[in-house]
Amino acid sequence: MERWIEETLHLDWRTRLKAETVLFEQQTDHQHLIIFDNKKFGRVMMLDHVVQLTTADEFIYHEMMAHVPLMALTTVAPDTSKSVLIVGGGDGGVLREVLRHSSVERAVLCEIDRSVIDMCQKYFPSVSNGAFEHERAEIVIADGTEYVTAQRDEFDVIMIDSTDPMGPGEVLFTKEFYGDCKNALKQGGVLVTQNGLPFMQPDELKQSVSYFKDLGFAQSSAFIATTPGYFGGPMSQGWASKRGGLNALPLQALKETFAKLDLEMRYYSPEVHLGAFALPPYIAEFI
Ligand code: AG3
Repeated sequence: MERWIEETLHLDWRTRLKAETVLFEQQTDHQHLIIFDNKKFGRVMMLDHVVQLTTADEFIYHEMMAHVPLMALTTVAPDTSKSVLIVGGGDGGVLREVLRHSSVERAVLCEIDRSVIDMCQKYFPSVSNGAFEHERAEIVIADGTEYVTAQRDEFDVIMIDSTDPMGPGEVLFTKEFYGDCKNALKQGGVLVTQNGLPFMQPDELKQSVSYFKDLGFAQSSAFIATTPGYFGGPMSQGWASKRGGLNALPLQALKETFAKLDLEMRYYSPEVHLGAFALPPYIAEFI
């Protein structure tokens, strides 16, 4: 049965998606989860009435979250093995992209809501594409803040693939949590965060980056990509690295790394990588 499903994220603007069929809807222990099919976006997942994933455009966000930090680290230290932590990301899309780097010897995914993983494996098998069963992947069902607090000098990259700062995602935007991430990162490590739509949610990016600065990361910045299913302009991902200069590597060096990896991508390229850090003044102002 056809149904119009509204995203209720913003105060003064709402978007509706036509559901050809609703495949699953449930209040889980942590949040409201709905999965449906839409002719333009493909299969869609919403958590607490906010679009998290569409099969038509998921490659953009997932490729950028995984490859921007991993390509940067591989370029400055080729052939060094890496360990990665993904907090959230229960659909497995970031994990899938991370595992394409053979230099990643350990990829931990820490998701609070087991039903997100279960439902995504059932309804979005192409998104994780076997990543949850991969021998280099480790799945932890736990509160990300508790998991991160217990880690020291453990990870080269931490990727926060969270919902917006409300409900279970709220604690993942605090200074305390970012500080724990910094401690959990190895020397020279990078933290990448889901930081919302700068046009619609300016305070989100502003606040996270100001926390990165307070915490003394060598570099605190953000990069952007337009993801059509996250309505309202480009989406930002926060960038905090313990080593400076990582977001401005020479194009030629990134191209050489990319050629060696020999990976086919649909959004990421070395040129897009560098360009994504070129923020228009209305966004640059926030950082
Ligand atoms: N994680 C980011 C969803 C953010 C949606 N927020 C928004 N449109 N402001 C989604 C999970 C993808 N793996």
